Amino acid sequence: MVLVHTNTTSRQLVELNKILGIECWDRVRLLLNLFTNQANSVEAKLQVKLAMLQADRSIMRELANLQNRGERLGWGAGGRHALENNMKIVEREIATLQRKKRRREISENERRKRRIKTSVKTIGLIGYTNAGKSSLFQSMAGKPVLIENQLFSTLETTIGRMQKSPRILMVDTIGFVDNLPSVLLDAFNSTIKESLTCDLILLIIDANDNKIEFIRKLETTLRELEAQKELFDFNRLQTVITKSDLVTNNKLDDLYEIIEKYDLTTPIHTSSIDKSGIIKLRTTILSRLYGNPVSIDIFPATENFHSAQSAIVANLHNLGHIIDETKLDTLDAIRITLWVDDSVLSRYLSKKGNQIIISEK
Ligand SMILES: Nc1nc2c(ncn2[C@@H]2O[C@H](COP(=O)(O)OP(=O)(O)OP(=O)(O)O)[C@@H](O)[C@H]2O)c(=O)[nH]1
Ligand SMILES: [Mg+2]
Repeated sequence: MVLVHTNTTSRQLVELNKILGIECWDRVRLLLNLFTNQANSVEAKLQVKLAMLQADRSIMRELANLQNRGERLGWGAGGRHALENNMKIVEREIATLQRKKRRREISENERRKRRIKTSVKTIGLIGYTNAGKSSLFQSMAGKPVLIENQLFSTLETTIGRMQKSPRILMVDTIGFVDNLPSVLLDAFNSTIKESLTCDLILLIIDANDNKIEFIRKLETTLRELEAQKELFDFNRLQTVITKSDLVTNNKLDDLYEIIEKYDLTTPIHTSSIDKSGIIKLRTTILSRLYGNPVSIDIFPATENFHSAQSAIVANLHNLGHIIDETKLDTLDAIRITLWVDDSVLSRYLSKKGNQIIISEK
């Protein structure tokens, strides 16, 4: 087999195969095969299969062109007929898969809309493949996902709740690679869209790459984001340098300096192995999503207000991320300091009248 280390046209592949007489793959076909082996979920399988059939279709079209120009391609007698038949089958299959994909996209969109209505905030993890997105997801959401030292371990989207923050969802998804062929980009478009439309997007970069690789991967990722400008807003980006356990502080300083040149927010460095930086990242996420924490005082039940203080505290645990809980000496009040969405809090407070007051924001 011959592997061509670039994205070729179908014409080039067919010509090469004709000359060499052995199977020839370009980068697209190699990636597609890698994806086929690693696709586990229904969603990923569907996307990969569609991309594979689309690539096959363009090869078949090229073969048909050659035949029309009168070349014999070893299909033997009735070759043209067989090719036409196969093309019809592939076309039908593509149409079926596209219909399925559209149906799934519609229900995905519905789910996203429902999330927005319930004022749940979302965080997308994006970055070059193998940067450490799934590891960070697992460290912060506590939900096990596939982590491997290889390209494209993750092909499907996993959504998990950020720990201790009931109303924040994190989205782990496929990574980027340079020159991602358009058939693959199209196939994974809805997957990538899921991350890019989040309230906050963590751009994950691998500290353990040498500087040249670091810059190359960062630029590839930024280029992909630039290409999705209509979905994506750079203000929602937070850069995260990960695998900090593998590098010296000097190297980290150099990486901070590089990132500064790209006009990105000051990064945070983390390690999913020794867990350093995770708390700082969580705090940054919360303050970027909610602004300053708010302190509220909860008073004991009265004739007019029947909720027990403990019940209110329990409710607040479901609404936001509680930082502190103190019993005030005066008035038997409990003071809770928490990060919470403004509209969620005001809706809750309006139900509780003046049994709860905001003491500080
Ligand atoms: N030392 C160290 N290794 C890490 C860290 N984070 C991830 N890794 C390793 O880096 C490799 C890739 O990690 P993943 O979390 O699978 O990366 P990913 O970005 O999800 O990769 P894809 O899904 O393949 O795009 C694995 O071997 C991880 O164990 C880290 O903070 N420190
Ligand atoms: Mg992954």
